[in-house]
Amino acid sequence: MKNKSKLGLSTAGPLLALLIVVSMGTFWYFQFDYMPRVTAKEVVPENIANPTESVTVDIVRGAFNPSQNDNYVPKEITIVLGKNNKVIWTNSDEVAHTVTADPGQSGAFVTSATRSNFMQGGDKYEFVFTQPGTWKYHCEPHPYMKGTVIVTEGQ
Ligand SMILES: [Cu+2]
Repeated sequence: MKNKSKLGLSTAGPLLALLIVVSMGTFWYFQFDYMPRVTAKEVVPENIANPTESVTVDIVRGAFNPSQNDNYVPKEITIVLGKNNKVIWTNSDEVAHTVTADPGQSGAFVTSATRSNFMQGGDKYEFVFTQPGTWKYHCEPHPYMKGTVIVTEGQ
């Protein structure tokens, strides 16, 4: 009985030390290796994150009218990363409109340009595109209003 407890005590020390080392190692791995890799954001070059120029798409007066051809003006724009990849939509109409990304697309624009991305008359919506591609959008209450943004790479 006496021997047994002595044996138990002598193995407890090294086991405890091993447990501490393993848990510290696990903590270190998650804190300084795993988490930084998982939470790392895509690094956007400065000239793309803050382009010097922007392009404006105007939602013209009467855009809500389905028989009026002009709503998003221009309907299609082509922008260049690092040059003018910031788009500003302005609502010059008297009723609320949205810029809503069409379904089936991916990227930050889809996350930003949601179905509830409403602009009242006089409001603006800005978005900086950071990836090349083509994004289509529409107006949620007036689905006949359609627009396209084509993002090209700078040279
Ligand atoms: Cu609309």
